[in-house]
Amino acid sequence: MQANPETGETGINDVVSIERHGQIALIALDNPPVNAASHALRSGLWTAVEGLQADTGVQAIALYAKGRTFIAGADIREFGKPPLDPWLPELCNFIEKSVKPIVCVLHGTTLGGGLEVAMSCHARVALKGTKVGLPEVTLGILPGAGGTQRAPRLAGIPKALDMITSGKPVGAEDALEHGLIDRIVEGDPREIAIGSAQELIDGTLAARKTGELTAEPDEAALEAMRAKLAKSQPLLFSPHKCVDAVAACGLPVEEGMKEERRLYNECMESPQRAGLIHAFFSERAVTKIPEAKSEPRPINAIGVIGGGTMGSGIATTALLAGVPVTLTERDQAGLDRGISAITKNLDGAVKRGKLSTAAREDILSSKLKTSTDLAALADADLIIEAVFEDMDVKRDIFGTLDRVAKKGAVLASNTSYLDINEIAAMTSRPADVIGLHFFSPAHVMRLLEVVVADKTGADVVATGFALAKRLKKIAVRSGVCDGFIGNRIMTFYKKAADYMMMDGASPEEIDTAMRGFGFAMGPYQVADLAGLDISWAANKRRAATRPAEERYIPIADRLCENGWFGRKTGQGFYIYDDEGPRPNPDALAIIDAVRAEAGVTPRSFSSEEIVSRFMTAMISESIRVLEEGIALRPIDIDAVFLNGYGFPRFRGGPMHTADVIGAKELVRRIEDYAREDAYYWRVPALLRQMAESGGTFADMNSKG
Ligand code: T1G
Repeated sequence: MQANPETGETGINDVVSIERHGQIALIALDNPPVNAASHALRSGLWTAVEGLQADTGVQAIALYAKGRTFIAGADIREFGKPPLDPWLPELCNFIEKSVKPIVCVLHGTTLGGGLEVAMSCHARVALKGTKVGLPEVTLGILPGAGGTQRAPRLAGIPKALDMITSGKPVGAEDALEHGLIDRIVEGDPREIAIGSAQELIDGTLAARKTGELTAEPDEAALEAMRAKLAKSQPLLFSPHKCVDAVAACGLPVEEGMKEERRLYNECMESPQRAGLIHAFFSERAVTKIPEAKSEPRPINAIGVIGGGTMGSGIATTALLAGVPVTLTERDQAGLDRGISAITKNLDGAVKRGKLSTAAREDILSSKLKTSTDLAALADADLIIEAVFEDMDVKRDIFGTLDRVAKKGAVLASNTSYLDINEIAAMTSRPADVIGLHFFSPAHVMRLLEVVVADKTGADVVATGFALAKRLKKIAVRSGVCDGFIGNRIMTFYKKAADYMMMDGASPEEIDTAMRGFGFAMGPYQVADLAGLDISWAANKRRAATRPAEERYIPIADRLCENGWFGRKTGQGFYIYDDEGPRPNPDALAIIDAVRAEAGVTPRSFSSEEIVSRFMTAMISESIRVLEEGIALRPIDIDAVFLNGYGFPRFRGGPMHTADVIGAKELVRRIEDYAREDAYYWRVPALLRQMAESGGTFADMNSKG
């Protein structure tokens, strides 16, 4: 193999090359975007290491990567496909057995199989700012290339357990402190590689075979983690298997890796793996939008109208991302409420170590400006309106913005259901108007629905997505309809819950069943948290247009008529006092009364039936959202529910779950439920077609 005369590199294949420097051999990896350990990278690396074993001129080898990061893990796109040799665990053992010492230079986010390759090398140096981690548990699996055996040997069982069961990466300093790396350096990975390999030869950098090290036994740490996970992750499969795998690190490394492989395969078989990997890709797929090629407009200053819960949360998010904000309110009292809410949010970020005190001071003294005059927003690049959900109020504000906002400013509404087309028509620049629907609390929730009106410009849509990336939000493109993607579907499936409550299930039974399915909270706990008065106002708004055939359950309205709005009033479906949340007997009495008035004889509902009806309702309305093109792909709906509605991540989202249930079974269920209510339970045309053709929503994603 001829070396490239310019670089001196010899290509092993498209992603791996070798370069000689005297007694040193450099192996370079170049598999953008994140040097995933694809088959090409594995086989290229194997060939490179193998070829250098017999080269007497080589005294030491250095492995480094080009691009933004060292190996960020196994290639997730190869999961579920027949594995091709060499497998990553075998490659790691092969590297460890090398007769030539190998130093590994880490940079970027060295994760999963990437850290496993590094731990099988004989020394590791990391560039300042490098993050290392074993996030496999977030994909429903466990480190399957020796990570559960080598990490405890380097860092000890407690640290390894913490990293492997949480999946959270650690910084270079933490990794050095725990022996995962040997040095923190600054400079260019290639230059560092040459210098480090020379140090191996000079003996100033020790070479060790991790597999030959022993991990200090620590049964107490293993038991403590098992107990902790039994409480915190009762429904998840792989975290518990992670502990079992680490527990095998007392065995010789290759035997421990056999046990690791057995447990790894169990995780690969688990449906949770498919759900979690689907969730991983859903958050990346949603950025693929028709407007992606348009150039976003620059956003260097944001205006936020309204200092209430949403306005102050949105302002906080922007300020935390380093974007200056001008907050406006009708009066000083409103401004003061907004400023104190933002300050409280920032204090929380300081407490969580997400913000330094100095940065907090800088934000409050120079990045946040306030005014009671909308004219103060004349220089803003983007203005987000977050005021009371009333069309007349919106009309006033957008009419004024049309006059005061600069040319090219993006005018956004944070409305959670009002018609963005109607709002855009209130201005002379509808192409600049878009919906940016944040979720409460806006500085915490990752979801942002980017609502595209009929005349919204492609560059304005691209600006919405660019903003989301900057604010570390998951943006999902939505068309215009009542409630967009999330709230529209939630309004529909909440009715299924209300119908079960009316027919005999208690709010607590329904909530318990949905928590058993994996939701953090059931629908009535969520209703109490959000405030029953919110949906009461919406019910009143919709009363005039509610079809006569639609079954309506007035239970929540009755609670509100008593002034019981949920947590904020101390009672709703549950009572919230020092004794802790518990079912509200007065609410149960109202439920009995409403049933009696309607002549309903209550019946019992099993958890299975509750989950089946709830999910079937969610899926059927999701399909209609797809049919109408409100959502681009099924995976967009999954991303909305995973990041905005607490949908259990290991189930991948409503549309992934629909494929698990199957179109035929869903049609059967809806037709069965329709015998009692044919108006509510209707089979969407797309679903019937899929039941006949055998199509899946996954197919639609790959076509999307
Ligand atoms: N495999 C394949 N593609 C990957 C990938 C991976 N491991 N990681 C990222 N990508 C793609 C991603 O889909 C996107 O593609 C592009 O790279 C940029 O990613 C045996 C089995 C590395 C922190 O779990 O956490 O090793 O959308 O948009 O925000 O033990 O990606 O552009 O077409 O996310 O800068 C363990 C997963 C695997 C790490 C970068 N590793 N990746 O974040 O960019 S399991 C992980 C991440 C394993 C072994 C086991 C992040 C990142 P596209 P991005 P980013």
